[in-house]
Amino acid sequence: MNWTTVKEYEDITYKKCDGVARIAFNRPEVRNAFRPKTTAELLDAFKDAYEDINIGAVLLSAEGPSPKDGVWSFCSGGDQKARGHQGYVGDDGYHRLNILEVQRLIRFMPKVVIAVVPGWAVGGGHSLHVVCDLTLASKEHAIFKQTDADVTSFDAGYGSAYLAKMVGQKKAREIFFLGRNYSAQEAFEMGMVNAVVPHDELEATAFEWAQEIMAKSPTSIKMLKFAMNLTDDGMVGQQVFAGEATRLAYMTDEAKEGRDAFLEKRKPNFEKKWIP
Ligand code: S0N
Repeated sequence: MNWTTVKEYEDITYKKCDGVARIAFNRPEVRNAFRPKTTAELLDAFKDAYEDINIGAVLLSAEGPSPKDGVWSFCSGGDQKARGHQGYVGDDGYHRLNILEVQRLIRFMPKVVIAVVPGWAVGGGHSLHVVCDLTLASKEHAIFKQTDADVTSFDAGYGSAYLAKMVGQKKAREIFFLGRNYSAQEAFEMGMVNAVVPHDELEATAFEWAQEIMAKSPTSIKMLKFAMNLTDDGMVGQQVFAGEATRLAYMTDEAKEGRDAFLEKRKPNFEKKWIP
């Protein structure tokens, strides 16, 4: 893989290679916790990957291990040192985190997002892997854990409710109510990890999965992603799916005739083909 750096950031790295974007947390010394600066950078990178017509899949990964103790992490959620009385405080003194906006970009992006988990996936970091389309986990180092109820900073959205749809109600409640550690294999058996991969092969495997997806029809992939989202996303899910249906309708002769008739100030002739 010949990754090219797209843009330099402080808290993340952002690279591209052969139609795949790789966005990675880069604060390994704090287990890749995210602060407002991190979420702003994630939004910037994800928006670029969203818009780039040459990108078909995104890897959400992490740099590491920690230079302090050699421990690997994916992400340990919101940075507790950035927490003020009202929430997570940015450099400008305002409390904001915008991690939910990052979640929505991942969820509604018309491309597959793969969580590549080399170590700890904890708190809001756990929720991020839940919201990604696929998760690959390091056999040796990945550990999944929910601490939201320990630190009173909890995800009552996709991180918990969608997790329950993924692993079942009883298991999701156990994960959140007890906050235990789960290995990659246990997470796989629960249905929240797609594959357990030897650590040294993790990034290459994620890239291979992305390449397999890249060989598929882009329209099929995005319609299938949005179809699978739809029932859990209510009217917003319908809106996202319906937008793509409208895009496909624009490509028909009917759409051309409707537009042309209006512009030519005549009645449209749809040739009345009511094909069932
Ligand atoms: C990850 C854990 C389990 C790793 O344990 P380990 O290996 O024993 O390492 P430690 O010695 O604990 O940590 C090493 C160094 O890293 C620092 N650090 C780790 N995690 C964080 C963190 N989250 N914030 C700040 N620093 C962190 C340690 O302090 C230590 O530093 P030094 O070496 O200087 O002592 C373990 O570290 C752990 O449990 N971490 C905390 C996990 C946690 O509770 N995260 C927050 C959970 N909540 C969220 O993420 C909420 C997300 C959210 O923001 C949100 C969600 C939904 C809706 C809205 C919001 C919103 O608020 O906007």
